[in-house]
Amino acid sequence: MLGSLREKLARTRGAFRKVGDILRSGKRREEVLEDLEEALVQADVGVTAAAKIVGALRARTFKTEDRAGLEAALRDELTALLLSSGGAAARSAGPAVVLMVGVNGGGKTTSAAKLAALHKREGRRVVLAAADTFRAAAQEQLAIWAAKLDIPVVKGAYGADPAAVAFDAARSFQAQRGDVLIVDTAGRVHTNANLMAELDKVRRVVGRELPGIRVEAFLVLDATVGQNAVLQAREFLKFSGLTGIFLTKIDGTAKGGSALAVAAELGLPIRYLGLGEGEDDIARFSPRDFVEALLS
Ligand SMILES: Nc1nc2c(ncn2[C@@H]2O[C@H](COP(=O)(O)OP(=O)(O)O)[C@@H](O)[C@H]2O)c(=O)[nH]1
Ligand SMILES: [Mg+2]
Repeated sequence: MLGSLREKLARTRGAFRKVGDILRSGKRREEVLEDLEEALVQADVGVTAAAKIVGALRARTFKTEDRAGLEAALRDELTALLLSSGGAAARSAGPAVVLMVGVNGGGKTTSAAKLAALHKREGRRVVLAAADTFRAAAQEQLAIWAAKLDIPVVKGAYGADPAAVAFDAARSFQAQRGDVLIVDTAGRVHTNANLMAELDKVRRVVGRELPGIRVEAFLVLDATVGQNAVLQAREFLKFSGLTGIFLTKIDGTAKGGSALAVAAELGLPIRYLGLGEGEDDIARFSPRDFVEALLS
């Protein structure tokens, strides 16, 4: 896992090379800290997260000659930052509904399929719901994935109420005694207020039809937009039900450092990484593995 993560993070690792150089520079303490802050910002970690990390290092006693110690300290602080947003959130057992939300093009539909495939591989009964009724091709895209993965999918008419699709899916899920119901949703409706109301309605409907079930909502964010992922997320933070981040397109981007910006600014744990366009290109997020892959 770590090996392949390291491979997928190749370009981001490139962006962090300067960080390693600074640790080995042998410069004076304060200079090292200043250079480090700048290099972290350049690696898309974001101003807030970079300041937090360097602030935490400044509070530690270290000698710049102790390079291994300094590097270990940096690893600790990067990991701590990722853990501070609940990055190690334990997976609870039992049936669950997962809503995939986020802007168009971020990777919701693909990530819904990957997540479905992952749960299926682990022996869970999965149902997919194509509740993005706003774009004509969106339901078809999920249906193609469902056929490929041999997973049942519930669709609705183009332009139908997403909550009606969620309702049908919840019924079907119950009839099939499913373990995980994954609901794909639309990225953009006429106004954002509409979209948030729509997401709320979807959540209310599944909560009513499947009483007591755990409802997760993953905000799907595209890592290739770097720190702008934080801006993209802001609008969706108005939807109060978010439980985590699914950070996509980590492969092939140099902006994977944005994971730290996202963790520092959104207060939501990163739960999964999207590492490509295939059904297996998904990893459960581990702060320790991520930092290890980034810096080693
Ligand atoms: N390289 C890469 N491409 C991805 C990843 N996730 C999604 N994509 C691609 O991003 C594009 C948009 O994805 P889609 O799931 O349709 O986004 P949606 O509009 O949010 O549903 C598609 O071409 C996907 O194949 C990923 O983790 N890595
Ligand atoms: Mg989609």
